[in-house]
Amino acid sequence: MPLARSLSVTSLSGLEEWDEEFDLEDAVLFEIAWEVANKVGGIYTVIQTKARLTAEEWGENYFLVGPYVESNVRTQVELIEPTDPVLKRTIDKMNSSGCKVYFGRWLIEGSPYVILIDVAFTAWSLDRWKSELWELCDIGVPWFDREANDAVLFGFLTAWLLGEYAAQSEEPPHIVAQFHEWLAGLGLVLCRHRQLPVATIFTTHATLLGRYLCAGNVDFYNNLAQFNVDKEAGDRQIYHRYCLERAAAHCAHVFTTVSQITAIEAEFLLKRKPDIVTPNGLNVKKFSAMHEFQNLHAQKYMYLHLDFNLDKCLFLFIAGRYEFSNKGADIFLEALARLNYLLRVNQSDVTVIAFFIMPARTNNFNVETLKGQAVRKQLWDTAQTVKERFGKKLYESLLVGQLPDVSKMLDKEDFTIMKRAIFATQRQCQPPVCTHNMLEDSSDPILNCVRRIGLFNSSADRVKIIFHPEFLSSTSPLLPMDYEEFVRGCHLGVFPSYYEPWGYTPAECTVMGIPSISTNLSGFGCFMEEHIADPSAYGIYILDRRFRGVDESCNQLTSFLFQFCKQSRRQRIIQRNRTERLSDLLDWRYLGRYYISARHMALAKAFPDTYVYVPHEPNSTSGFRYPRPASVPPSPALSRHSSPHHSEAEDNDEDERYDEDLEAEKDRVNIRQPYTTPFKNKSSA
Ligand code: G6P
Ligand code: 1S3
Repeated sequence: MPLARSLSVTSLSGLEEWDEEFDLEDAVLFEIAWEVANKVGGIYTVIQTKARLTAEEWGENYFLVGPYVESNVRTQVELIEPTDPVLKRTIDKMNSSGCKVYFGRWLIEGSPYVILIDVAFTAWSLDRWKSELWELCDIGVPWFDREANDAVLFGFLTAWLLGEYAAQSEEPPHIVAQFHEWLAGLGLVLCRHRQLPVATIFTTHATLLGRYLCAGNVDFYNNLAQFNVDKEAGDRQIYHRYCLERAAAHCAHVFTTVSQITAIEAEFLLKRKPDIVTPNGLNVKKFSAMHEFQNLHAQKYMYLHLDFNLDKCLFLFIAGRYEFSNKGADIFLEALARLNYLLRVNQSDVTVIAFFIMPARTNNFNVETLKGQAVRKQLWDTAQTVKERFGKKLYESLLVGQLPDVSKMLDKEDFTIMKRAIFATQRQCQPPVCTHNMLEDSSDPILNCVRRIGLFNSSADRVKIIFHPEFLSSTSPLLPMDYEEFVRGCHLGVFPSYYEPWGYTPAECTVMGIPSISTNLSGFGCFMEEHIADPSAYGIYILDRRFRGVDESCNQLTSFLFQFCKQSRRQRIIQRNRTERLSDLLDWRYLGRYYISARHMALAKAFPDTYVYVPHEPNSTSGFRYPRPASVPPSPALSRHSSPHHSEAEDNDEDERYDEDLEAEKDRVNIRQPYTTPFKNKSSA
């Protein structure tokens, strides 16, 4: 089976002892992606979180290139004049030739420079460029594919930018350009065709065909070698996109992808084996998971339907691009139905609230959900009225020199006001599953599945479902919190993806100290499995979707969830503390080295007279592995419940931190080895 093969390019031990400093002073780095200052999905997270580290390394010689989107620029970018005279001349020249190119600082950590190109402004060139593309490589882009048209414009404009930059430079420059995903890939193809002095890297974050095939009814991983790629792309009407992607992968000096599983997929579907795997990192800060947030979640959604014990309530969530089966929303729902059954037959007092945060087409919040807002306002106003009446009585008592008789501070009228408020806000129906009015309600896959499994938030159900078909935002009237705040308030992230080249969502959970479920078909899950001796002891549950059928995987997921529900609060706290300890493994400070390696490899291939790439020899250790926490008993069955001595009475406040794992701390290995580059300047080699 193809997946058993290993590319061995991410072996953590393989890159540890780089000892040669290389001076990159005369090189310039351009990183080009459609998601620069433009949030669409995970690529935005890659670029945004990595910016600080890359800016630290390249300083004034680092430029991100993306599309100009006015609403994004208004909120995220400070437009300025370019400081680099070569770049200034480049942009001026383009702008005087019918383009609109902006320069600024992206207001994120690291404040990197951004060059934003208004592709629509140059749409008048589209037909000409499309015929040039046809002449050049027989790729015909149909007029109706708006995204591909944008890719053509963006590709020609970025190649123009890089060519102009080279032309405006006094000395022949050493340019490295990293292009992310097929939407940016054409720029790379043109750079090579025009023989520009550019060392090129193409990074794919998913293959087009992989995504499409998985979303259909195909046994993808067992048939990787058998697909007739041209036919499959043609059948799905993405042949032109596929050609752009494949051309970029083949033209690049260095081809990279985000995980080993996608590297294998790329080898079969794009017909080139990636040179380096660059796992996705995060900009790790230390957080603490807080109990108050968790209670807020329930109060906000389930107003006056708190017919369950908030203290025994667990918040689960899934989030990401709305690809129902690729992201595993299908088996999550099925497992929730089975969990509901198990909790009911076992007469559990635990209530599970599962959030689905996946953007879909809507026309705003639904009335029932908005009522919740009004209800809370009404209750707040009532409380204020009673408080004022109470204060007045208190004051009057003090005025005559008497301490108040507390039992008389609230009179009959106060009680009437309060009872009326409670009665008026009681709702007759069950809390709605979906917070918004869906445009395609009757064909929506999540809603249809909920209808089939019958989880309608009735009070008898131990599992409740909230579908929020919009990304979270602190300006939302319904749940005014950003994604990070929301995650910190949940107990478990559930990401049972079938197609997931990396999967940032469980990684984000990890650095925030929130346990998660991922799969052995996701880049993240495989990476953690490779580098942690007992992942579940650290709150990293990895579902087997590779060697089991759907029903079996679903049973395994149900069992993870049920075991999780059986944990005591203290056990959850200990587990969370362990989860957080894995953060270093996912930090760009550590994972950024693979990007550095890719850039050096590209420079050495493009400018062999100046640079030499010295691949690092793997050392004797077979790869880095986090040991099992010392406090976990040796039996895997016991390790699930990770607290060795526990009684319910010890269940303290969720915020409390325990030092039970001090022993495990001793085992902790510092993976941030001092690290420099393996790259040698030819003159110094
Ligand atoms: C959304 C979230 C990001 C997250 C991304 C995950 O955009 O707001 O915080 O990084 O999804 O994408 P991925 O496809 O990598 O799971
Ligand atoms: C892709 O975004 P997606 O949700 O389409 O790129 C992400 C960043 O590399 C990756 O984490 C994710 O698995 C891919 O699927």
